[in-house]
Amino acid sequence: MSTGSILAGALAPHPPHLIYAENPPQNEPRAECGWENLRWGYERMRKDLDALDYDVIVVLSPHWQTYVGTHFLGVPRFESLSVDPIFPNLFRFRYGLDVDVDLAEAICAEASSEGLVTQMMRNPDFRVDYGTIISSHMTRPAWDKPIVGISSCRNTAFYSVEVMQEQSLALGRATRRAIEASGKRALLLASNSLSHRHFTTEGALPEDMSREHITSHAMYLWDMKVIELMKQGRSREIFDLMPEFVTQAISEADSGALSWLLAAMDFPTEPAEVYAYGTVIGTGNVVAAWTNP
Ligand code: 2XP
Ligand code: FE2
Repeated sequence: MSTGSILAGALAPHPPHLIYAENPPQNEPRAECGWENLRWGYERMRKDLDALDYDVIVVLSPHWQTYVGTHFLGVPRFESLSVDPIFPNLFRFRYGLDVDVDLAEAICAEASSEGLVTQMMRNPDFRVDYGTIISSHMTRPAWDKPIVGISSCRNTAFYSVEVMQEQSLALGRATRRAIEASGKRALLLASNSLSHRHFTTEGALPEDMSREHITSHAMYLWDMKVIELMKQGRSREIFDLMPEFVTQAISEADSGALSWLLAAMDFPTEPAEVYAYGTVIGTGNVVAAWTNP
């Protein structure tokens, strides 16, 4: 078997608003328009990633929150209705998702050998979180590639950003080793926004773009700082900046998704391709990929 590899790693944020505005048949609510900049950015990213012809998508989601260790989807297929608990008006999505259980088990085993607490999630009635679903859909709306789903074990909340960083490094190394041994070509997705300060109210029409902007200039400056480092290929510095970034920008990178992605790609020094930056209910979101790790 030839050596497997990580073909690309992408920052693929999951605001339910993006799916709402796309009006795919799986989603019940209908929208007029909205968040075009981010959606057209996803469109351009899809073209580039599709050309790489990957076998599997490995996604770490901030909204699969596990309280004892890192969990991995471990059933060949999940089907259900996913309803966003915060935005049930925007996201009621019928999904069917195939899992690469072999690769999930291999990453799980490698992570255990790194000393991480791990578990395979074997409940066939488990409802997959909306972060995993939205990032996967926006990246590959055909749903024709199997997925490895990895949870966020909330180290930042329970311990500190530093503990999250340590464990993301270990999980990244484990992910890389397992992919290489599998012979498969993988696309990795970090399913998180950058700055994550939300508005606390919503207009009558969610897609009214006259209301959409960043919550504060301070958040904007943090987003621009991280994006600049991405564009310059200084991914190690992004990782090193994480304690301040997560704390100051209330970033959803607290989940470990971005740290894991960078570690798994062994800190790419190539510039990331930045497809879009845009806000969603005030949060800062970038759609970007390292296709040459
Ligand atoms: O609240 C969250 O974490 C969400 N993902 C939904 C909303 C906007 C995100 O940027
Ligand atoms: Fe989120």
